Amino acid sequence: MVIHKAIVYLGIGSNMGDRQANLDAAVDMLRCMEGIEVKAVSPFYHTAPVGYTEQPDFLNGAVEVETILSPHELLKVCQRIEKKLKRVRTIRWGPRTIDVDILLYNHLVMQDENLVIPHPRMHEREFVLKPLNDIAPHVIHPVYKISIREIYMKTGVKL
Ligand code: GSY
Repeated sequence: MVIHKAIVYLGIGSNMGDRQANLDAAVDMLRCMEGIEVKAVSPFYHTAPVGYTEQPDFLNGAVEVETILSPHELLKVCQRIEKKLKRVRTIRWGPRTIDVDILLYNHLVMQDENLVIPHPRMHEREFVLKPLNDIAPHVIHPVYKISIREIYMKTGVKL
């Protein structure tokens, strides 16, 4: 049987509790997951909240993993990590202990009711692009067909 491995980029963020510890815990949990190998972790950046702005600043980062999991299997893993670390119930768009989002999965472009890849807003989010640019500057966005570095350079004010 041929096992196909995918290179995947995840965005992680936290703005509740010990944000550094939350991101570290999420990365540790990824390292412990069967079928996932963590290849690179970006620096973490303090970022002003985007969208609902009446909430604490975030700490954001990006993680490169190699995986044999399908996109939906990986989504379940991300949700399991979020569930385990999200100890406090919060309002929608409000503060959260941890977010783990699939940004890119190889060159896959897909959309269904549960999952959209590439992440539909990643190209306009400074807090995603800056850490992603640290670990994946030459990766090509499969929809826009330009590199992460080029997308990052095009986005407005730098952090
Ligand atoms: O999944 C995105 C959660 N989120 C963030 C975030 O992670 N960082 C910043 N800076 N703003 C955000 N707004 C939302 S929603």
